[in-house]
Amino acid sequence: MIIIHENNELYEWPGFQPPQSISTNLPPDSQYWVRACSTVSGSTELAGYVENGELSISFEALKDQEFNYIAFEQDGDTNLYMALNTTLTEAAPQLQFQSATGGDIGDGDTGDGSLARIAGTVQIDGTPAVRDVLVISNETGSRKVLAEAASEPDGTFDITYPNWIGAVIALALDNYGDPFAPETTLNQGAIIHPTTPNGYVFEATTAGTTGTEEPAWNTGGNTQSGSVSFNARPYYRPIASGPLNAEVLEEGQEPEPETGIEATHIRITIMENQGSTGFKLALSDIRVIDTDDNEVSVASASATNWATNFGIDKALDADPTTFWSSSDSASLPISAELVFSESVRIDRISIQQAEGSNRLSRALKAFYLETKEGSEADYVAAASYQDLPAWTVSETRVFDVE
Ligand SMILES: [Ca+2]
Repeated sequence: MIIIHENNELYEWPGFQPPQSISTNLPPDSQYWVRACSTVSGSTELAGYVENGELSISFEALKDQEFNYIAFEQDGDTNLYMALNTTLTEAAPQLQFQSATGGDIGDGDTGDGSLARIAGTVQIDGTPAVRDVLVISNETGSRKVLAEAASEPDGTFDITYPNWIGAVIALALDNYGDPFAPETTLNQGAIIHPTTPNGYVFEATTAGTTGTEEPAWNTGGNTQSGSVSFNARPYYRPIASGPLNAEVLEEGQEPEPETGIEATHIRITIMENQGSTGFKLALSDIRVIDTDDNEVSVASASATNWATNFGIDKALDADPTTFWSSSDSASLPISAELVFSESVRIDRISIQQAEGSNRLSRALKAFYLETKEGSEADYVAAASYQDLPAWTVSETRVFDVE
């Protein structure tokens, strides 16, 4: 259970550990409260705060345990984001949220919910080494860094990353350090490299301040610069391994392709009927169905032609005995425009012929549909239907819009 509190009691929580920063994919232009709820006990709640996409929370209390993370946007549209059944590890402390209220997240990359893992050992000349390890998706044309971690002193790394289960390249990077700078304070352990590369980096074995000029570098032992002693260490070029097949921990779900046509307006234009020389149409019902199989509510409608008491509203009243008909002297084409109260994804429309066999000659033979989104000026062709076969009395047909 998730309980939202007005105040953040994190700082009164017994055994409080200082928050650490965990990167997230939450849009950085807003702030969020984050609740972490243990999936095991169901009651352990931790709170954190996201600013600039970075979550401040006690990582110590979270790591290596499965939590559900819920992020509440603080302002704007108050969106809700979730990262469910997620275990943060030291190797990849990164939270990938999915929008729970729809819409894009981050750069529009909502991820597919997959989770994969890669593990290995970094060795230099057979000796385990601590190196930064990058995991790169091996996707020609859009390779990207999936995770960044460091190998342990025994050389091992174990990295879990979301939203890519294909082959990866692992890249181990040596620390090249900063270029030598004169009269600069360095801590013990600082790594620098000569301004003219010589295949070595130099580690400060004592803290101090470098001299006024760059020293002659001794690649076989110690070099002194000001009060700093340096020890030479070979610099190893980045080592790449791959393509590697990751262990897939969770299969992602293929995003469903978007179907239908997004529109706020639809226009139906009747070009030809089954043969009447007088009245040109007799349609008792027109319905627009969206991609969720719901009937779209029509906010307003108009037509270019109708007979008295036989307006377009008669095709929208859900009454099969009433119908939209033209005036006696009308000529085709005749159009009707339907306007929706909000943008919808139109999948199909259904059209019913009026009752009465004497009206079958006014049934549709050819018509087309156009759609318009928002305040766009012009309609765009959506679908056209030609040479429709003869209709029966009160027959309903469904026409796919795409
Ligand atoms: Ca009707």
